[in-house]
Amino acid sequence: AAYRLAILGATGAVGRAMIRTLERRGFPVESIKLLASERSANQTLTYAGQAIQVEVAKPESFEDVDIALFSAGAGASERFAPEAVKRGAIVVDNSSAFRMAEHVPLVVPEVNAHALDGHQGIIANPNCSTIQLMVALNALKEFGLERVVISTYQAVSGMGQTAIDALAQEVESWRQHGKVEETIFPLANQDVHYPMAFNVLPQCDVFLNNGYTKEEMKLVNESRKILEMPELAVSPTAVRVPVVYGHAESVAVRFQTPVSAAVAREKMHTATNLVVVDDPANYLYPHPQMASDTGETYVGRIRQDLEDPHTLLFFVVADNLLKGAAWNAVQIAEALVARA
Ligand code: A2P
Ligand code: 11C
Repeated sequence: AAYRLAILGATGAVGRAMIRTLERRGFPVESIKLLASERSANQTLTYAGQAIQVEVAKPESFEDVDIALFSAGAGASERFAPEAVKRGAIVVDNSSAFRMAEHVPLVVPEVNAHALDGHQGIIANPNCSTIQLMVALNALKEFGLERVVISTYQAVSGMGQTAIDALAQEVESWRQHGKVEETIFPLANQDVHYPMAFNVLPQCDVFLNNGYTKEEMKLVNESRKILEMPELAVSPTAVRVPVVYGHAESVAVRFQTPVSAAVAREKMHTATNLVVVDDPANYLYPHPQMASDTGETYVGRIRQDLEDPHTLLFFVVADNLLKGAAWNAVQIAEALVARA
């Protein structure tokens, strides 16, 4: 069988990655509609060598669509997902709009494909920083997760195509005048901006009343839902770094039982789509450019805590636009088709 697809947000950083991922994974496509806002009307994108005109998204766009991949922000998802479902499409939504809704599965296929059973038309794709953490933690679940302390190093592409362009502009201003002129970081819609080029900013997304950012609370709440551990202790710090593609994470996990680095390495080595790169003697460890343009999650620097044999440290990396978004969404579509 082949399927009639639509991509909402096709002109964005994730939308473009969705198109390339469908091609790379050979998803069985009968037809594909590329949807965006009025700003992109008349734009043309290519799918499998064919030029396709971008259409302005309307509720009727989802008639005769089997699977719709959404990545146009939470507002567009809230507006269009019910319209698409009403017309018989299944929506795989990359925004945060429905992730924590009770009847919406939140899925990393290597970890919890079973959650797809009994879905009601909308499947949520988790946040990028959560997905790669889940792939790594899932490999060690049997030791009994107790507490996860995580600091992220997040690429600017997580903020969309405009942020990639803005970082390039900051680097160019430094090259031309020896000074970085700040642009849109850490967040376009706030009064205060700081340089992102040659800098590190401990703010991803908005601050909430509890002093954590929205990105940090996504790590907490989404991890608990995916792992089905509502009490799991998660201590997050989310940081933006001047990297274009690929999020990195420094993780410390405490388990119920002692776990040696060697045993953890072996467990992670046999996990699906997790690549262990951990050979300090040969200077081998994961970094964002290693993960860039791939669908795998990479882990290395696996060490036991110096004092506590129940605690392991490691460094985990993935391409935030691929495994963190488009690739995981296409894997969800594949899992849906396989279970249909
Ligand atoms: P457009 O390019 O027409 O603005 P990014 O995350 O890289 O900024 O991309 C966001 C994507 O979501 C773009 O494809 C953008 O289309 C699309 N988009 C944003 N808001 C809407 C909307 N209200 N309706 C349809 N598409 C939208
Ligand atoms: C970032 N994690 O890197 C964000 C981007 O909930 O899907 C993705 C936001 C989301 O800024």
